[in-house]
Amino acid sequence: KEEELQLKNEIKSLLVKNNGVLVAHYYTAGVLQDLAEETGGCVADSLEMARFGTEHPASTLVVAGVKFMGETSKILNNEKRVLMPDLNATCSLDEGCPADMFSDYCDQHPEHTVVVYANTSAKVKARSDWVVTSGIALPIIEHLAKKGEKILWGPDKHLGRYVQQLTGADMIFWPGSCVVHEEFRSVALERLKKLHPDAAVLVHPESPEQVVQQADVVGSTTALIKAVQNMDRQEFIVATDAGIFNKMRQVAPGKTLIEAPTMGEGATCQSCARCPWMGMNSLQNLAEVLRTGQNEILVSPELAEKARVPIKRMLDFAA
Ligand code: CIZ
Ligand code: SF4
Repeated sequence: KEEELQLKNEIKSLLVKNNGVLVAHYYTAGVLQDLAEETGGCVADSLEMARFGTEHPASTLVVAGVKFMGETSKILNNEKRVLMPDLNATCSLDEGCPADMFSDYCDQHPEHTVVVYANTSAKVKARSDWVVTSGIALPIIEHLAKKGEKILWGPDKHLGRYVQQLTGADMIFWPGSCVVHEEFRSVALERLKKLHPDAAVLVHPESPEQVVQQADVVGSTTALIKAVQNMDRQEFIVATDAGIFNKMRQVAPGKTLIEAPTMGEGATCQSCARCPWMGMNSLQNLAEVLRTGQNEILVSPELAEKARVPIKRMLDFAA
């Protein structure tokens, strides 16, 4: 605790010294989320993180999250310095969608509009027509489907299938998935629902189909937080990274939050639904990058310019 306080104070003064602001994702450790808010930064989903960085005057953005989030910040703010606590914090969706293979797949389907999830590398974004996050995937695909466009979707197959089912869009899919959401188990969830018949079930659409089908609310992290805050229920079963409970407790302190079951159910697993890469962010390595200026995210201006086009398209659509 003593060490934690010292580190927090050091980070606060280093942020000021570096003209920096801390932006943290909902899936990072609670202590980082709280520190981001305390220091005038933000805690957000990937879309809001990107927006916040463009609107904030700080010259250094410190991104506590995973690599694609730092890259997106750099793409949108090429003149700013973007630092991340650990450059090895990646994402199974990003890793499972190498730019050269994805580009070949796109080349094989030239008549398709390429829509990629934000959880991808700068190169994959540069090869795409649209970037979407889970919060805005549905209206954008609806919009494209209305215009009669065929869609090549990547890389999250579960989110893709969910959007396809709701919109009826003509879509083909890159076969990626999130290692965290993939673990939620539908049969165990049915049992848990029986034990808590009054609980509302909140599910992130990166989850498997039979889990999504049992949801009262399917949505992005932001949408699930709003549901806890606004729904007239006392209990919630939540199928997304458990890091989100920090914000949920803050906005709805009296409510009961229950983790949806994963493969590790019943085991001595305290962190089954915790993204291992989000977990690489800590006070220690955050302080270290601020001290040294190491772990800067670099995206060449040419690549950033190409990748910015489909991201801006999403941001303009959202506005
Ligand atoms: O699962 C993720 O990495 C999410 C939900 C990212 C985001 O859009 O905030
Ligand atoms: Fe990627 Fe899943 Fe981790 Fe999000 S929770 S960063 S989608 S592996």
